[in-house]
Amino acid sequence: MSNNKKNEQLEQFKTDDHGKKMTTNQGLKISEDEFSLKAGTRGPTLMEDFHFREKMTHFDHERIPERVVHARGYAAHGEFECYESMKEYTKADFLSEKGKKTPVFVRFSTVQGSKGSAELARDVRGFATKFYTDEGNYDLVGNNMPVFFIQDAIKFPDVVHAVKPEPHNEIPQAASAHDTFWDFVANNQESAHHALWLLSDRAIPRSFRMMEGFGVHTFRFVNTEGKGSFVKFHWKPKLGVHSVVWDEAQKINGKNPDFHRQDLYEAIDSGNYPEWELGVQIVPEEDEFKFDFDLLDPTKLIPEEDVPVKIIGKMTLNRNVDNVFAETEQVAFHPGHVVPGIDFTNDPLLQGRLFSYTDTQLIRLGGPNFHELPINRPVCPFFNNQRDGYGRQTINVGQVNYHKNSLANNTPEPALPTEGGFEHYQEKVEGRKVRARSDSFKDHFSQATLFWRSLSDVEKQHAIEALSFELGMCKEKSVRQQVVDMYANVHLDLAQPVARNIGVDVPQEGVTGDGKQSPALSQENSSKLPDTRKVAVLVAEGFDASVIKVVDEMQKQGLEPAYVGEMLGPIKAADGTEVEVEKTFLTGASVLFDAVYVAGGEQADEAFNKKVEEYVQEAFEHYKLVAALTDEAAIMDKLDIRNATGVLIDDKVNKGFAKEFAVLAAKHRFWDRNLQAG
Ligand code: HDE
Repeated sequence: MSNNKKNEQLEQFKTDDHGKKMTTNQGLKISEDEFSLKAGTRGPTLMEDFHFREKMTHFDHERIPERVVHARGYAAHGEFECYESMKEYTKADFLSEKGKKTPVFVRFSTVQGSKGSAELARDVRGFATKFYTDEGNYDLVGNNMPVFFIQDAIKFPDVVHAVKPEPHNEIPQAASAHDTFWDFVANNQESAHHALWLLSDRAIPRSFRMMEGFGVHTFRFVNTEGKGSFVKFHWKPKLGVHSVVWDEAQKINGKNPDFHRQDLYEAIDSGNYPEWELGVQIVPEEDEFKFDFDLLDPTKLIPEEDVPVKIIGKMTLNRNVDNVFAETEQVAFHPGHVVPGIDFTNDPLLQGRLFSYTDTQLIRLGGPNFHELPINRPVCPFFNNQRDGYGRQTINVGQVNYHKNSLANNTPEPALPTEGGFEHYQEKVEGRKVRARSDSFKDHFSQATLFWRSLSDVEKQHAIEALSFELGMCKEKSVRQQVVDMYANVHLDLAQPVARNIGVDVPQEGVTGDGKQSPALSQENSSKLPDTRKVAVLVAEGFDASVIKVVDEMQKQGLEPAYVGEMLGPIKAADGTEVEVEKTFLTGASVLFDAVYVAGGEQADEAFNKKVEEYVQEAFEHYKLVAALTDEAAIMDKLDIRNATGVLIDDKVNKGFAKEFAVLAAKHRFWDRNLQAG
């Protein structure tokens, strides 16, 4: 475990019951824990049974309300390392010096589903980071998509009501494919851009470790001279940005609803620490109005080609939590947790968020003292005159609990900016009190079109299929029609095929042709590595011993091969060497792997071959790398896929086979199979 101030602080709160005698919460040792206290062995339970009462009462109160959004989440500890001093732009201490390390806690989440919902829902993913800096906690509470559904916080309850399960029947769980959500989008067209991101592959990530993160809003950096610059935050995953395909996502949800958390947990547990680089797009204040959109509008992104992302640090997640409730569930993020040098802008979505997060923690965590929970405590001490409330843990000593005072020499006293005191950025504002939207927020389609045009052909096809699915699940034809009519304003290449698929009038007027693209918006252009990609090695008794060497070599290449067979336990190669089957065809479905290697075996029977055939077929249809030993290659002919891309035969002579396999596995998917098949 890496040592940092936060880990050290958390240590003080840990307790290990292992090997101890059982006690009540009062410390009284208990002599019996299986039978309640009764008047006679067959008589009624006695009120006097304090042990029973305490145990049952605690159990009765174990649950807390789940988050109203982002209920299903998973988190890990780690650290952030600053690559270079950002003093020119911000006085934030954790960004002030090359090599400076800051403990972090990161929680990933889906938005729509309840706490127990499946993880491969088509949904936005939360990407919330708490930096435990020496100047207090800084929370970057972002998502895996760079824009948001709405422009003003006052509409948040509406969009969330619309996307959540419908109130009359509480259907569907963890899905946006229903009437109320798309009715909302069609009637609140500022959502068009973000909804297109939701239709893109970004909404079904392969792994939390393969997602980008975005602060979404334009924030403000402020340096020691008080000079401000606008800033957008980006997290760039070292492993690149990758997704599963929709059919796979649906199957994974059944086979392993914990797919994402397990992936993160196991990666960290095995020492494959996920990493992201922190990037910033900095815009000088003078350039505020140089864009064809408003920097304060959270439905807009700044194309990376227009303002490059400057990489300023790296985050590594290197420790799983010890207790999910104590840490992951009780962590309380808040975009208003800032440090000197980082400030807000007047983005009306951000402004509203600054109210909502504390408010929600008050009900979720039961009172105003949630900052005292171990996971939420800053690593620097905190002093003020806030007192009491449910669950107060701090014992504030002394007579004085007010400011200003003379009895405590007027302490605790506010710090000057030169002493680290937070000073709000002195932005000049003036205006009339109005409930209105700025005209500069009124273009809802140009950036959606930019995003559409930036996608690869395959990504576009996926979005068409996604919208056909989503609207296909809507019962009201009028809703379906309104949405395709709206998307005609984004591109007819999207709206028209969807309209045909879902039985509504095909829009004839709309946006067509090519135009500006932003290559950074397409996942196809992100990095591709073999690291931690999972390979199913399908084996039967008496498999060729050369397979073991291939598997070893795959591991060296960073892949994670696992033997999959009919039965768990040891299995022998033809030369008698034993290996362990980790998954069966029942527990290790193809959708849980990135690539397949068919090793077969002398004792493979018809039942085994049939399962292998289905397995390879499914993996192939999900565009994955499939490979086989020469002796097993007949399966490729049977499925008529031998000459397709991403199909490999191991002839046992090619010593570099595992390397070749790794290079191809890194490609993630072989999308051109579609074209070949066509
Ligand atoms: Fe949140 N959001 N949000 N949100 N949000 C919450 O806070 C809210 C928004 C985000 O892992 C809630 O503690 C409003 C944008 C994440 O614990 C709540 C508005 C972005 C998480 C809340 C937004 C986010 C939340 C629910 C519109 C990306 C999970 C529980 C004005 C930049 C954090 C909680 C975690 C959670 C309110 C919009 C990200 C209700 C009112 C935009 C990652 O306070």
